[in-house]
Amino acid sequence: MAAQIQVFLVNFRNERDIYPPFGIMYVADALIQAGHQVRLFHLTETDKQSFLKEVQRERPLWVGFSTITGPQLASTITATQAVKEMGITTVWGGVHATIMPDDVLREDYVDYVIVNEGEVTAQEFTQTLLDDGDFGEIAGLAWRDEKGGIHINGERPFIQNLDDFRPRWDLLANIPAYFLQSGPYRRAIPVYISRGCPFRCGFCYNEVVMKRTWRQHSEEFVVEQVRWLQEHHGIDAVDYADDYLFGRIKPMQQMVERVGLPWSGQVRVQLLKPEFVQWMAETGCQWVNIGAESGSQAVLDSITKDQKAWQIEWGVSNLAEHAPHIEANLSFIIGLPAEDPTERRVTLDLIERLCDINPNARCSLAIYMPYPGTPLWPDALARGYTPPPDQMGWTEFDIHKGNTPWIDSGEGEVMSEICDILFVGRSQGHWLLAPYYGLLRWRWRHDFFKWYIEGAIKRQGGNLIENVKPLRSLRNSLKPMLVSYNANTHKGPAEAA
Ligand code: B12
Ligand code: SF4
Repeated sequence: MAAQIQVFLVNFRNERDIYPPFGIMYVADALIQAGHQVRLFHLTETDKQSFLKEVQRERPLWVGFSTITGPQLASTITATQAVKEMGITTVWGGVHATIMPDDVLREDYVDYVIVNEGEVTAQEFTQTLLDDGDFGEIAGLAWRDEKGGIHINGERPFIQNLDDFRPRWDLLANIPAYFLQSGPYRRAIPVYISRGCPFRCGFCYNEVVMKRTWRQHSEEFVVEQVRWLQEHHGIDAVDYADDYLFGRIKPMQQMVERVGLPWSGQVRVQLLKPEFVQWMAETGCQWVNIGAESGSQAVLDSITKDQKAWQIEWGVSNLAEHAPHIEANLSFIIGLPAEDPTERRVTLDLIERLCDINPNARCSLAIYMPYPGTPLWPDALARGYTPPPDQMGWTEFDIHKGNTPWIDSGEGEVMSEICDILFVGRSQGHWLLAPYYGLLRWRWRHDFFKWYIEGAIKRQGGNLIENVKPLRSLRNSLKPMLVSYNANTHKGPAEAA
């Protein structure tokens, strides 16, 4: 067995999102199997300084950072810089670094990039670092030589048997922090049982990174993991967090049945036949995520969604009819380059209809951003999208803001905020607020998202109230009387209160 070497693996998240950091949980297992000690950190910006103190105190052999493109990269960058300044080796892994290893290595604070699946590469990398060996030999590694030359080694083949590595739940500081509400169940936890997806949506990383492959853990492996979580942490439901749970339909149905707990997961609309929906209800499904994307067939075709526009309404109606308790979280994308105003109108109308058909439908709207390394990326460049010049620039990349030549970002943001109020929270106002809600609906129906004065007033008013204690108390006591939310579709603090 190799000497006991310590590695720190960290995933910086934003405040709002708390989801188990599966990537580093798996890589940790691989390193532990190779005889090393690993500490896992799942942190926000607020925790950064204490993490850095810990790095300084323990001085691990290397510190690995998990990356996805977007705002949470900011903490990753500043922490990597600080670790590098301590003279400790820094490694980036995860989807973002996988997509642009050469750009990442142009930053002098990142020493190595582990591309795509990290388990075996991390094992070989650690050994090579200890032996002062040849980094050129390690498939899946990108590195800089002493003269600053960047090398991207050949790809590492995908792991054949996913059961070779398991997510190390035991290394997480606080498992109950990951509990989700799932219908009436309060201790649902995400599990990750497959990798990849057989589809080819143009805005998604799957086709390019996972190459349309789909692999799964064995049934025994999944059941054992869930039973452990039940016994040790009293979970009462599972959220199958996979990109696409039903990569193989029958075997996955069998697995869901064998796990035997209330569940949630991703489905594509074409699956939602009445028989399938009935099966979902019988097996305790509480909510599903559906990538609906657009109501326009032309837009769906432009992103190779391989889905018929009519199937969205059909699937949501089947849910309403055969399993009305199931929450349907539908996500839509606006501002795709192929979308003209008429097509956008079709999507906005569809969202409104879906929420009428199904009281448990929750339709959210994101602004299309071209993620690097996706099939649509070259098209975005050809249409004049300018990528950020450096890694810090990628922290501005945000699907809730948008910043592309083909959509007015300001209007996009307003559209998605109004969508949140009307069709996610499904909020209803007291008659005193009727003019406000009426205005939002008018905007929605007339496609008018300029001059969002009411939004600005609301924000300013909110800030003022927040800062004046008596007003705050008054607001808190009046709010339940003035605004009501659909308890199933609204996940915000008002409901929690
Ligand atoms: C769960 C999830 C989330 C969770 C949490 C993510 C997390 N903890 O990292 C939440 C809900 C918070 C989330 C949010 C978002 N997500 Co998300 N998310 C996922 C999802 C579905 C699963 C991630 C996961 O656990 N995978 C399973 C593990 C095993 O795989 P992995 O993380 O890739 O890890 C492996 C390798 O990458 C590598 N590795 C990973 N980290 C490290 C670190 C080191 C040191 C090493 C050596 C190796 C290594 O080894 C691992 C094992 O093989 C992925 C899709 C996917 N399948 O990855 C999308 C995905 C990562 N998300 C994506 C996006 C776009 C978002 C959002 C922008 C979407 C949104 N609606 O707002 C936000 C961004 C939030 C932000 N910027 O902070 C994109 C990212 C694209 C990109 N270029 O980065 C993905 C790829 C989905 C997609 N279809 O394109 N997400
Ligand atoms: S179905 Fe989902 S995971 Fe699969 S390629 Fe499309 S967006 Fe990606």
